[in-house]
Amino acid sequence: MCGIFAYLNYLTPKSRLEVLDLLVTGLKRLEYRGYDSTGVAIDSPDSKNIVMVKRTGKVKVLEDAIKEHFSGGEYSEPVMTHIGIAHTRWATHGVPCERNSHPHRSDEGNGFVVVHNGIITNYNDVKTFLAKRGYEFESDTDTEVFAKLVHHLWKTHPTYSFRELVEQAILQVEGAFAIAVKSKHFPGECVASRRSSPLLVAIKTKSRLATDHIPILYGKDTDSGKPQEIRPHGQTRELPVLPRSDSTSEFMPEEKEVEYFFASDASAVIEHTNRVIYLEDDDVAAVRDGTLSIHRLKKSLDDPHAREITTLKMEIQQIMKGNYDYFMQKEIFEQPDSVVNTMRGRVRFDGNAIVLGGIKDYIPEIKRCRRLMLIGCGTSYHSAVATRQLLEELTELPVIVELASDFLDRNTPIFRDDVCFFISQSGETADTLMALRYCKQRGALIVGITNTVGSSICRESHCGVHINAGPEIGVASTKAYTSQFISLVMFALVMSEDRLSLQQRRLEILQALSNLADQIRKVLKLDSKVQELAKDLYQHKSLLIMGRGYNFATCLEGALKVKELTYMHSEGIMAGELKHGPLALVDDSMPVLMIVLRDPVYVKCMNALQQVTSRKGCPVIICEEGDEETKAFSSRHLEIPRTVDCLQGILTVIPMQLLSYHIAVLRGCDVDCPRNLAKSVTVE
Ligand code: G6Q
Ligand code: GLU
Repeated sequence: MCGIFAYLNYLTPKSRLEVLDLLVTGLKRLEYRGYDSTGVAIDSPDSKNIVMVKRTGKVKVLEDAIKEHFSGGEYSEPVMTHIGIAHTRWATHGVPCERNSHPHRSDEGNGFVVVHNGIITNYNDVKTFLAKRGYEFESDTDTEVFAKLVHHLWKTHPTYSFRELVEQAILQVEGAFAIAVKSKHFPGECVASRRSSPLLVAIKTKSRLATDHIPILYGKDTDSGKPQEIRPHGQTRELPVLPRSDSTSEFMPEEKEVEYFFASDASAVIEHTNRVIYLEDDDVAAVRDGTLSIHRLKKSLDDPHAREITTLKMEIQQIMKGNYDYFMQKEIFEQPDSVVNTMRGRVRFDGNAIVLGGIKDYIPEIKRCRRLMLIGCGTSYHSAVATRQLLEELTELPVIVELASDFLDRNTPIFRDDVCFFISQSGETADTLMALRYCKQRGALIVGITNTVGSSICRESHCGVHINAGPEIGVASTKAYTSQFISLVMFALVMSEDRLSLQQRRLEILQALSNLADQIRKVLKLDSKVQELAKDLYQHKSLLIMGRGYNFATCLEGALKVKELTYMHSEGIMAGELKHGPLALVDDSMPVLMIVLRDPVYVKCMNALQQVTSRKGCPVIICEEGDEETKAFSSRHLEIPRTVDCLQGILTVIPMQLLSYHIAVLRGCDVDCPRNLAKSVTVE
């Protein structure tokens, strides 16, 4: 959620108005992450001060304020070197208001200004420490303490470099952060760091970069004195001086002109450059005189000597809406392609073989494990529910699915011979990340199933599968779900490749996978019929969605889509549970949707269907094409192609995605950014 974007031009002429335009555009590319307020900071015309504009509401509000605030001619003069920082805020401490918006400053002179994603959990202690030293706070946020802490370190350690000031400050703070700091005392310099919140650096030069990595510099002792550590209630104690760095190389492009971008994710930089470095926790990236260096305070055994400069494969149009009205609509219709991309290079339909490069070395260990645990939140959790039965069948192991938040609340026992899967589109969901760390500490093997390269869950897993669904911009997850689903199916197939008794079943599933894209296209052709259904349903208060077996997950996922997109109540109901209570809800006015496919639980689903219709319920039925017997129970049905039972959930979820989309449009809801929600929930 929320976002950071900073732009540094070095020996590259840019007017402040051009910089502001870059900053605002960068924030627009991050809007999908969810936010409630925005802000920017640039140099004043005389380059001696910093000016900021902050607003609550959408980026457009900030854009209009900038036009008003920076209209003078001096802002259109080109400047050779400059750093501007920008922020979209998702409030955690202090209500959304201008005073609490970022950037936050160190003092009235705007000596240091910072933008921050995440939560500084010990901010009260730091605030007490600083207040005892005369600092007065103007916001209710945790972030403000960071700006003032850097200022305090600058006053008490005048020989520190900007980078060292920020390094010492991050040593003192606890919690999660991605930060970028700018200072009038260090013009043209930027320092950025992260811990549990995503942050990358992108590099733009006229010619190709001469290298594909940047060395890491390790802790450097400061020139004078020992920094103090802040303890609870603002007490302090001396910190040991850090070891001297043993590497001196830094990164300086061959030609002098260079532009750097700091951003929460790649969608904000791809239109400028495709060369990015994903920072790791506690990396400190500093640009000084056009030179980018990455520092780490402490060198641990498995620390690499360099950070890779990766080349993004994402294209600009991937993050644009194309000819769709909403990102979510685009992503629903992308699924014939995204499921193929998930399987690309992994499923060899000719040889009926599956290779998952990201986990193949770990398969022997996984086969010896005690049990499989699938952990996630929201839609990602539903992909685990959707594939649990097949995983049990093909791995012949106990398979447990857990909501990450509840898993942590229970302090669930975890053992060294457990294999724990962490499913996360963003790879940054705090609950899922915390659960990963909990399991990792207890010695379990960690498998990440993510859609975001360089994400925290991706990097902290021992191994994993990238679902390759492409960037998912709509807050409501759609193509990521089906790609997560397929990824877990592929894993199940890998785990059973040497089981003779399962070969027939595997071949049936592989055959079905090869037809899946075309079948999804066929289901998508129901779009206008679903739109008609939405017209019947959109003014109702609730929608019950019933199914069981391989389609129960679709009921949960469909209900979640309806809730988060349309703000209608909806509930996924296990059909077998109907007579244990939910049936009381059914009458001739309660909207019901039932999934009844010709699979092992067909008869039980038909029983449920008859229970509903005998209470005057008139359900919408999702059934197999040509199933006249089932269709006879309702005048409203959606017929989908037949596929193998364990993959039905891919086809039955599509009408649910479309239905929730159309109801949302009819109800005038914000399809891509539903109220109160964020694309990635990076706070617990
Ligand atoms: C669903 C939402 C939400 C999401 C969870 C987990 O449409 O997007 O339920 O699935 O917040 O997010 P991650 O998959 O990024 O961990
Ligand atoms: N915790 C900070 C605040 O409330 C940052 C929140 C965010 O990630 O945007 O301002």
